[in-house]
Amino acid sequence: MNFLTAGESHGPELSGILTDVPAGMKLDIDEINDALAQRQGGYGRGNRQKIEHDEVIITGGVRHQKTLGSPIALTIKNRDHAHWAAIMSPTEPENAQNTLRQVTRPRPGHADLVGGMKYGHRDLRNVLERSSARETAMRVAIGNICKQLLEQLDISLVGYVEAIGGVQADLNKPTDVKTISTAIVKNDLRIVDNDQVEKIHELIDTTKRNGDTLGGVIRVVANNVPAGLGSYVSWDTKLDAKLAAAVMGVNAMKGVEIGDGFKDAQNPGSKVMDEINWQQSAGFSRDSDHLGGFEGGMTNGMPVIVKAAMKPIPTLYKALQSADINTKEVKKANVERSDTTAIVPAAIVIESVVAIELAKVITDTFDGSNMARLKQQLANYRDELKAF
Ligand code: EPS
Repeated sequence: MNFLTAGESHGPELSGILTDVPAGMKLDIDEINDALAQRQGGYGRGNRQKIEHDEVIITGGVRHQKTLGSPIALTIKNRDHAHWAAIMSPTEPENAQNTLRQVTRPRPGHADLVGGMKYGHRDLRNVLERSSARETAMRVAIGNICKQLLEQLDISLVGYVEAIGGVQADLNKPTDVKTISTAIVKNDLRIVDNDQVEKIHELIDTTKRNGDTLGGVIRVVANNVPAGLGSYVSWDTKLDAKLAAAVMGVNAMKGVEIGDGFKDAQNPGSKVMDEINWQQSAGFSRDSDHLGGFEGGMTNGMPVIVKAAMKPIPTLYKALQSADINTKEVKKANVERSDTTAIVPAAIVIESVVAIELAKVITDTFDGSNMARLKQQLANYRDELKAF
């Protein structure tokens, strides 16, 4: 299984191709669109989301709501393109009108400057259009297909917001996907602890008034992931490493943690290892999950727990210092319309990329050509694990 996305933030549309989804899998398009709507929401979003109404169009790989085993091709229209049609036209040659709104004062923290240096772009719009987190809409659509695949294999997962700015919104660290999913839809912050909503709204409002931005921490939990996915035998077969790469591949992420990661580094081994238990009904299990469901780069049957640290959005209305790439004059960075925080949508994006990696490892480990066969293989494998 693999995927590719293309498209600029204000270009005509986003495109995606996902390969090697098993044939015969039931695909619910409404569920993809629901995930896309969730990604558009959340307190702290900017005005762009009032323009967009993300809906996926499937143009290949699916027939009568069932996958064919062939590449799944998807598109999502950028409604805002209507306002950028000339500037972002893929076909018109450059002229005085369609080269307006050039970006020459790179925003610190964005790809603007380094992207321009690397690709030789003198209009940094050529960089920011692709480095924009708009692209994550397609990763959510692809991730939702993978999530549906996992759900049909009885694996569930959810991504949510653990902290915004410095405010912790999850003191209990739940490991049950259902519990988390029920709690986070009760507010527009995707947090478990509803009591923190008001405080965080105020924090976001004040930050916005100050022309500033906020980051936060995202936590993803996956349940019923069978033991033994990934492998200890080589560095590049470890599934936790692949998850970390996928998470770091999401815009604005600056840290990844598996389980209690950084806290584990401060504790003695006796407080970190998850002691082994065995029961007739379930086979081997653990009494705790400090290691986030991973040992030796392999899942160990406990809930998979992945965390991500997101830096604040680099576009500040109270612009930071920059230097013009043409005049070399040191002055304020370009100000582009932006969000105050995108931590809520980012939680769905991180959930999506974790879903993609889990679906990938499963379809690579077992024969992923046909859904019924895959289901049967996984059921047999689970029985085998229980009897070990
Ligand atoms: C983004 C800037 C904003 C965000 C955008 C990401 O877009 P615009 O420049 O059009 O206001 O809204 O995110 C999305 C469009 C989206 O769908 O998530 C950026 O610079 O990364």
